[in-house]
Amino acid sequence: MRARPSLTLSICLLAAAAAVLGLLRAGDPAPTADAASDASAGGDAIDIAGFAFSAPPTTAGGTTIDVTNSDGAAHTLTARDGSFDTGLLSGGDRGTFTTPLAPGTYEFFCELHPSMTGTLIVG
Ligand SMILES: [Cu+2]
Repeated sequence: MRARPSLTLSICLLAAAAAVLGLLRAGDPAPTADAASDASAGGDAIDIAGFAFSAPPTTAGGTTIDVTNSDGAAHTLTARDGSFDTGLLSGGDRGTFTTPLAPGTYEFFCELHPSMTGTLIVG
């Protein structure tokens, strides 16, 4: 039975490899990655308060922007060229829109209160 010692050795090597993989997995820096994505999500946001838009972040095209309407009144965040629109956000509601893919400067306003305006820059 010459095969038996080498089979035993193979099993030992497999066990060692599994142990090493287990250690690597324990050291996975997942919490750090989560914190980073939370931070970037918080940056891609526009708040509406006091019948005014907060300054929008400069973003890449195709970015999802979270919009929070902190007013009691309903608002929209609507691009003048129609390229994005949250639709109607009731008081206290939240919505999203996706930034246009083409770089540029995009004016937006509230359809219910046209004096509410802002400028989105897609870089
Ligand atoms: Cu409005």
